[in-house]
Order: sequence, then structure tokens, then C-alpha cells
Amino acid sequence: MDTLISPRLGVGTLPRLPRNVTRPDYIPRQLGTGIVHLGCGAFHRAHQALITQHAMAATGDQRWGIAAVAMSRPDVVTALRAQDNLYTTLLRDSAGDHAEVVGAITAAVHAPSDRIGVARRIADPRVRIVTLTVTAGGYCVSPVTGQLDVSSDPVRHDLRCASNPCTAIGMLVGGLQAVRRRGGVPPVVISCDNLSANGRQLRSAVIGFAAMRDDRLADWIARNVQFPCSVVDRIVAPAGPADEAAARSRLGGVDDRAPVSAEPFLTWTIEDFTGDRPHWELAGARFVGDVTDHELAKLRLLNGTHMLLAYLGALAGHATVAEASADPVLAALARQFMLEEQGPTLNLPPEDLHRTVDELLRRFRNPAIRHDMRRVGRNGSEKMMPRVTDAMRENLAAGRPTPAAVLLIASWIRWFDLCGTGNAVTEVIDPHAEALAGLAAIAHPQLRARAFLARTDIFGELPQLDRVRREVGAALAELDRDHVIDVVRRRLSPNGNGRAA
Ligand code: CS2
Repeated sequence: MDTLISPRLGVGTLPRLPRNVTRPDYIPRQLGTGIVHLGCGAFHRAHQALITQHAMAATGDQRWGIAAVAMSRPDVVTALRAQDNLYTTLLRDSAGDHAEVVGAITAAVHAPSDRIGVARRIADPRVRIVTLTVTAGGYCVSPVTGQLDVSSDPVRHDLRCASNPCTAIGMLVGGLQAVRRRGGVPPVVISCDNLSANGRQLRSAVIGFAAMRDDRLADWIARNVQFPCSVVDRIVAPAGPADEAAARSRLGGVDDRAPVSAEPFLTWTIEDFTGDRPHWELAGARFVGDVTDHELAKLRLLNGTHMLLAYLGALAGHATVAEASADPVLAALARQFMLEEQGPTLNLPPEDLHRTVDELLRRFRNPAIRHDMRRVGRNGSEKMMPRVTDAMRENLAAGRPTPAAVLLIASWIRWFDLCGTGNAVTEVIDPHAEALAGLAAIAHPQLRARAFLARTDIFGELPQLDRVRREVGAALAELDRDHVIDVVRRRLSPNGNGRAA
């Protein structure tokens, strides 16, 4: 009943929030809109929007409000609009919650129904930055060629229908085309997705798309638009009713229907670029000449191990990453994977590697973040290469064994069997779900392994393929037969790296 009578978060209710709730020292309508963000999910709101708010607070420069674009679902837009675009970020760990109200979003935009049009928003001369969190699939790049996938339905739609694009790539090209026509300076476009060389992939997709429309436009983009790579890091849980209840309690009974929950840890590493921008470096971001080492460390240590914990954890019946990493056997394998398989492929001194691994295992165990397996494990086919098999390939070439990566792949194959069983995973979300579920149904483990590993669009080309097939097949046979924890225990390294943290 409480929710029916609670006042709603908004400009009018800001003054009645408890003192310990941090809030912006402006309201959204006082800000200029200097940023367009594509992909207004929880991650953006708990990361770039918060850093931007802090940067504006540090300098008083209020030109950096964000037009935040939801690419398909309207719910977050509806919720934000009903509360003057304000929302709460709850930073949560075992020590408790800290609540901060964010007011950096000046417009919450639902792309499919936006009357102004996202491309026009991008072309607004006050917009100096476009950021993106649209997931790997949103880049419309073929994993085999690394180029724009012109055969995909959304790309074909956007090539036909320039005035009403549905992909981030079509929207960007439309916006940049308008800037060129006007004769203006284009915005800097920053990818914030967990992809290898994200800025370069984005640049290639945008230029590839523009070339299908007009070679001179493609050439102009190549010469004038900067696409710095960036590496983001913060574990953000999808918000649910429990977060709304937590927000209401922190906000002294004021209702927020769009809160986000995240861990306190946050980094953003951005490749240097020129042009006007918020002073993000005053708010936790860092600018570097080359992000490659940071990117590989982030993708292989954090994101790769998330996959390991998600697939093996789901087979063991765990619902969240925190539960899986509280299991000493799974935590031991996660540590071993990072120290013995992913670590040796990184340019990271041993003491930094050990420190990072300890910190990651602590972050994974954060009991206040409900990071559920379905989310972390989804779209595995898009994540496998940059997070797992690129490192595996280097290890195999160097003669290093890869037992944890083998188990990760085998447990991902088993993940398709969990679909519809009433286990923690009830729905497998993956662009290739149907085809892969068919392969996962092959009864013989060696043939199943062979059929999966033949998908070089997912795994890349692996050396010693026969050996990898045999090992994945053997792991599948054990997973078919034995309890997953026993299978993991047998693969723990004798040299002690696989001790629980
Ligand atoms: C996760 C990431 O769902 C996933 O793929 O691995 O969202 C992860 O939580 C973030 O990259 C952390 O920075």
C-alpha cells in the first residue's frame, strides 16, 4: 500500500530527501545538452552519467547534460520522464548502501518513437560527445571479417530507410551526415562497450555503412571524426523490485521507479582525443595514449571470469555471481583461471596481477549485488573470442595448458541444456541460440565438442584443435555424468594457485 501513497522522486521532492542522500547541485533543465548517449541501460546510468555529474560538480561547467537514448524498450524512458529524469544510484556492498540522486540526463529518449530523431540530436552543434553502450551485437560487425555485416536485417533496413534508422550505426551516420552538410565540427564518438578495440570496431562499422551511402561521406568521417577506444569497469546489477524498495528506504519514503544498483568500484580509461569535453578525469576517469593493455586485462580477467562463474555456477545451481564465487571450489578455479591462463597473456607485472585477482574475487563476492547468471551468461557466442579464446589461442601456441578455459567452453555448451529445465537459467539469450541448442543436443560428447568448435565465427581458429576437441569432449562427458563441483575439483591445479581467496 505504501507505494500507492509515496511521493515520487522529482525536482519537487528533492528538498525533502534525507541529508545523507547525495544530490546534484543543479536540476536537469538548467543544463545544456552536450552529450548524446546511445543505450540508456542501467550500466550507463551507474557509470558515465554519474561520472559526468561529478565532473560538472567539480568544474561548474554545466554544458554536459546527456540526451540518453533507449534503443528499443520504452520502460526506462517512461519512468525517468515521470520523475524529471532524476534517479537514484545505490552503491552497495557489505558495508551498506550509499544513495546518490543523478540529474545529468536532460532528455530521456525512446529511439523508435522519438519525434526529433536521434540523428538530429547527434547533429546539434552543442553536442560534442556521443557515447555508446549498445552491446557487441549493436555494432553490426561480422566476427569473421571484422567489417560491417551488410547482410544483417537491421543494417539492410537502415540502408533502405535513412530517415528512420534502428541501429546505432545508422543513427550515427545520419547524424554525421547532417554535421557535414552543415559544415560543422563533428562530435567525438566514444564506445563504452566491452569489445576489443571498441573504438576501432565502431569506426570501421560507421565508415563501412557511410560508404554504402556515399563515398565522400565515408572519406569525410575517416578524416574528421575521432573514435577513441575506452574501457569501462563497474559491476552493475539489473534493477528489480528489491532495488526500488532499497531506494525508497534510503530516500526517506520517496518513490523512485528507475533506480540502479552498483558496486562502489569504478574506472573508465579513455584514449586521448582532442576537443571540448567534461573534465571526467576529475571524477574517476583516466586518459591514456593507448588503452590496449587495460582492455585486455579487463576483458580477460573480469569479463572472462564472469563467464566461467556464470556457466559453471549455473550448472551447480547458483543463481548469482556472488553465490557462485562464495563456493570455494568455483572460486579456486576462478583464481587459477586468472593467474595461470588469462594472466600470462597480459602485460601485467606479477604483483599487479595478484592484487587485481584478489580484488576481483572480492568484487565478485559482493553480496549486495544480485548479478544473475542469465544476464552475465547471455550472448556467450559474441563474448567467447575476446574474453576467452583469444587468450586460449596464445596459451596453446606457447604450450601452456588451458584446463579452466576448456571447462568454461564445456559448461557453456551444457548451458544450452538448462533451457526450460526450471534451473537457475530458464531462457538462453544468444544471437545463435537456436542453432547452438541443436548442436548441444548431440548425444555423443566428442561429436558435440567437435560440432561446437567447428564454429570458428564464435571460437576463432584455435591451434592444436584436435587436442582442444578431445579435452572439451572429455569435460562434457564428465559433466554429463558427474556433479559439476567434482569435475571442477579434478582440474584444480596442484601448484596452489587454485586456493580459495
Ligand atoms: C559482465 C559485465 O554481463 C557481463 O558481460 O561481465 O557487464 C561486467 O559486469 C562489467 O563489464 C563490469 O565492468
